[in-house]
Amino acid sequence: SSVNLLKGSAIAVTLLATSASAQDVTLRGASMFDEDHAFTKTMREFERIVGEASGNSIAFDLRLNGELGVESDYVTFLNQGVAVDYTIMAPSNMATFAPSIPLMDMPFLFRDLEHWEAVLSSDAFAPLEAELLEAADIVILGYTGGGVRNLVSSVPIKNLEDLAGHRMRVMGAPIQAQVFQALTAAPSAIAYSEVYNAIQTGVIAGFENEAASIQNLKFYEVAPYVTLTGHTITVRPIVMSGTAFRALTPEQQEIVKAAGAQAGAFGRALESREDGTKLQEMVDAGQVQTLEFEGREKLLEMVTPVQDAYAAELGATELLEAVRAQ
Ligand code: MAV
Repeated sequence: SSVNLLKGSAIAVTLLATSASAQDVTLRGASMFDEDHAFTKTMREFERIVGEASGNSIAFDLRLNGELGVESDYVTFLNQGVAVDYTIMAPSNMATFAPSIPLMDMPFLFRDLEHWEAVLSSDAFAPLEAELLEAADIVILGYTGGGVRNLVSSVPIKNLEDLAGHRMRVMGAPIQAQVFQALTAAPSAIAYSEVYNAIQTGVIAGFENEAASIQNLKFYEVAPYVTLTGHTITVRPIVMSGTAFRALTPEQQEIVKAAGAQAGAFGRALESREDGTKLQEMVDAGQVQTLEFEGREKLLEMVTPVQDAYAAELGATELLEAVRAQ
């Protein structure tokens, strides 16, 4: 029996050595949504491209429906190199780790979809990427997004008068609160996982979000009024923890970077195309009622000084000017 034991361990050692030399790795991903959401579809596309290009030496274990929490949890995991290796993330949810990163998706940054696409396919955000890597050990592989964020409320918000003192949730980046304060609302940073309940119990009267997510998480059940402020076109980096990235071979690193860029382009086309359709689906189903915002053109004017001050504080005035000039 001692001979058998020896044989057994020799086999185990051989197997270990084989799999290590093949550089097989499984990356764990996280999505707050189900398979229908553009973020999940974009990560599936990323997985498909990487799988193909790597001869399946990289495998994936994507956890859906917020099983691993929400983005504000994921960012901590990515930073620590535990639990989540890759995901799609709002820059504003990474503010505590890198104060400059929320500049990427601050409200009223982009004039329209063309402007947004031009910026995202340029390298305008490269200095912010470098800072995220340095400060948070998080690697940006590509950019998806393309949803338009509107006010989503339990009461109709039609104009600046209605917005004054409006208790609304914002993402946990100071610039998000500052922007909505400048519009005279009463914003507070609440975890995404608490928003539904906070509206239902009247702690807040609404928040702001894009069609894909309102529909996927059924926020319309508690907040059926969508005011078409269109204040943000989303920028959503496809991110990987530095720990997971460094564990890949140089060749695998090239593969995930190229796949991130490609899957990002796929995701941007998908979500921007679906945005209007999804809003209309909710209108047709009687789930939401859309409202115009009277005096929308005044909002940009009220917010510009806040954007300028934020950029100045970060030493990012030139970067902001370059984005505006695209
Ligand atoms: C939407 O679900 C997405 O834009 C997601 O990236 C954000 O984290 C979330 O909204 C939010 O408002 O926190």
